[in-house]
Amino acid sequence: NKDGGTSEMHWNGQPNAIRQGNNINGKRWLNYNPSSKPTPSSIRERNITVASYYNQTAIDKAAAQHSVRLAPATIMYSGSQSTHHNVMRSAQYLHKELPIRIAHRISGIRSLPFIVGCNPTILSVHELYIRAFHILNDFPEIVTSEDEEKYSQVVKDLLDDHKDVVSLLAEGFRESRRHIEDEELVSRYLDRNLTSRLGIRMLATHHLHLKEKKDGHVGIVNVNMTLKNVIQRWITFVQQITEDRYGFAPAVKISGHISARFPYIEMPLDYILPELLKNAFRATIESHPGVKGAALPPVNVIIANNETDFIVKISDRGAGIPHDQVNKVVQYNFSTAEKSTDSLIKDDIFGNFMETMNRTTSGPMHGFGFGLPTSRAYAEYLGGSLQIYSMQGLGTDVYLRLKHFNARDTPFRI
Ligand code: ADP
Ligand code: K
Ligand code: MG
Repeated sequence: NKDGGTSEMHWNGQPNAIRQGNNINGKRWLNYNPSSKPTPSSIRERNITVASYYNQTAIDKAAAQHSVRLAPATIMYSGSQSTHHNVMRSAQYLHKELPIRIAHRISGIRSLPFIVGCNPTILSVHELYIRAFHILNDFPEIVTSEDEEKYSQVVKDLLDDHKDVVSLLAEGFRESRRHIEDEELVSRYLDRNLTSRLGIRMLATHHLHLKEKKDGHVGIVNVNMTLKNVIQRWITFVQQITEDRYGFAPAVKISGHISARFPYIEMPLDYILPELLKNAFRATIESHPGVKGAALPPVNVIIANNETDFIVKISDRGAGIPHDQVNKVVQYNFSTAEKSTDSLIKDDIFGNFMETMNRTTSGPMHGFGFGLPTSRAYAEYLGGSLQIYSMQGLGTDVYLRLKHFNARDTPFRI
């Protein structure tokens, strides 16, 4: 079994608990509580992680390296036949790349103001990143298919352990940001962290999907994505959660280039579309008290497609965003949720529902005020934009604009 060198021994000897990722998932470990019975492996893992706060040469070294960002077209064509060779190459790329990108995330957290870095929720994110760094950095070189299989399992487990990081950051900043004067600092950090996280997750998921050979897909790229179908899927979803919440939902009309098809990655749309639709639905319902279902003004979704980019416009008649709030709605953590009718029913069964659902995507109608700023950051990361036009008193138009993979000017990189 390969060179059997020190790293391999380290791998076999030490993070046993980590390899069997299900024994210790990030959560249980984070909620580690001295009065509950810790297992020997949980103590070992905790010690390794805490020690690494102080002993971080590996992280510093990795953080000093540049990441290698890929053009989506490169990702797509290099993986167009999911041969053994491609899967191996993709794993080897990740093996080199992921520790560097995670080290960048760690230095990002470390450069936050002390008061934020000390927040327990932010600390738990910091720990998750350190843990991920060591797991990935200690993984021996990938030579055989067996190595690749093991590596993919590790990546899969980590994706799962980190799935709530956006909620954790939202919560951590909500608690600690009132101590920070500099609004710019917060948005710069979160824009950077959240888009980099999206990139890491896209690359990791791409590798896992490459192996699955899903019809019409090359890894995460849907070779013939019908934009309207993706939008329709999220409309149906948001209508469902709105009905669960309010008992009814506004209708949605889709028009424009409804048959537009092109290669694209659904992952960022799967975040952005439900966030924008939830906002439009909530505004529509809350600005029409006593009006239900079909009597509500419908939300209009208009699609435009051209050689350079595609545009999704979401128009609602939800009374618009008041003048004194238009500039604030794209700030992280800014939300009018507190005033919402939702809070009136916080303590009944819905309260429970609020807590158990993921608060920043897909779950309830609103959360920590991360929907718009995160969507805008993702759109810009992908070479696009998110523009919000409020027609005070009437409604809101949101334009989501995203570049095609092969667009000539500013092709983006992941
Ligand atoms: P959240 O939905 O968690 O409050 P967002 O970032 O999605 O966070 O939105 C921030 C705020 O912007 C909302 O609380 C709401 O006041 C306002 N807003 C967003 N979209 C709309 C819209 N379509 N119409 C009216 N107000 C909106
Ligand atoms: K916001
Ligand atoms: Mg929202």
